[in-house]
Amino acid sequence: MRLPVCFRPVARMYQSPKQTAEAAPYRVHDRSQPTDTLVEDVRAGLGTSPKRLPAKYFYDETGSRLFEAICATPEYYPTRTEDALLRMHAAEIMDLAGPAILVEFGSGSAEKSEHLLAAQDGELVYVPVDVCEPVIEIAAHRLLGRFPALRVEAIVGEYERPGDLPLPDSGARLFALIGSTIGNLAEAEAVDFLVSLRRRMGPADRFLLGVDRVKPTAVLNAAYNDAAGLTAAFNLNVLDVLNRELAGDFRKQEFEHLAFFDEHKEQVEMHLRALRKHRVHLPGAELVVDFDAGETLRTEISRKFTRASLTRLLAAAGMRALRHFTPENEYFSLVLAAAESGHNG
Ligand code: AVI
Repeated sequence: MRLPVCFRPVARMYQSPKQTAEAAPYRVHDRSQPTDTLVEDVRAGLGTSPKRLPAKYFYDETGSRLFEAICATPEYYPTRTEDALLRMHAAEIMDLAGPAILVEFGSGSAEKSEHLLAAQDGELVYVPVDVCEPVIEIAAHRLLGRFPALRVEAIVGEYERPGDLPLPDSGARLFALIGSTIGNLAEAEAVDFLVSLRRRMGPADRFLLGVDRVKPTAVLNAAYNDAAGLTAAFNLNVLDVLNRELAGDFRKQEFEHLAFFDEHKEQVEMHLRALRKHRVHLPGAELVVDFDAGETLRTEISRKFTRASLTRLLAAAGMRALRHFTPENEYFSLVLAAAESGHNG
């Protein structure tokens, strides 16, 4: 959940008016880590078999633009499905949660949470958490212009362990992890995230989770193999990231995009498959990597949930669903959850 570099354009678009620090409508807590795990991740993931990489390395400037373009393809239904759900149920969600504070993990441009903010009557503190400060700042400027009763207390940094973050606690909180982001985490990572969050949740706090659902394989396969080839370009772009960051000599023409739904594991997997046997050098990681013809490098998992697996995931972290919002075709779920009382550990 961390980009190797935050490549987005730096734009100081919002200047806080001259006020005391306490009253400033936009404040930033910098929790970004100077250390980069790319070398470790590449050594661990490419130095073994089967080869894998964490999905976070997709998102350099090109990768972020490609992802935005994927979201607009006719095949990629999750973004527009979740957006419609949020638009339709924002008022009910805000009513049920009654938050004084909205914390959004991986907030990005904050377009989705804007539906929640629009449904709020009165004052609210919005806490976007993201690795990319310029993106937070641009979003904060937009939101503060639209919602005069808003204050933004941004946190710049990763959020794998939300319990370690300086989260405000001066009122009821609604925590949000939307955009099906949790699907890109393995089961154990997802549970770790949820447990860390649940430990910080009081009885009045709520958690809004957006997850993609198991559905016909053809629909899922199409969503990750769009006809325009944007998902293929997004997948292959990670090789450019590795070349740039580690002075590597990956050649994109040596690989093809492979994405499929594994019905047994209930996850879409994205891989890069070597078209022929060849060798790649990554001096920045002091690594030489051999690929056999047909060998794959797994670049992403995107887990899909059933109602039952979603309930199990929340229960494993000591949470329970209070309300479940889903469209008629059950392609996507927004779940409003609470911490189980008396749950320790
Ligand atoms: C960001 N994440 C939820 C997307 C997904 O569907 O897992 C990333 C993505 N990969 C290929 N297309 C979109």
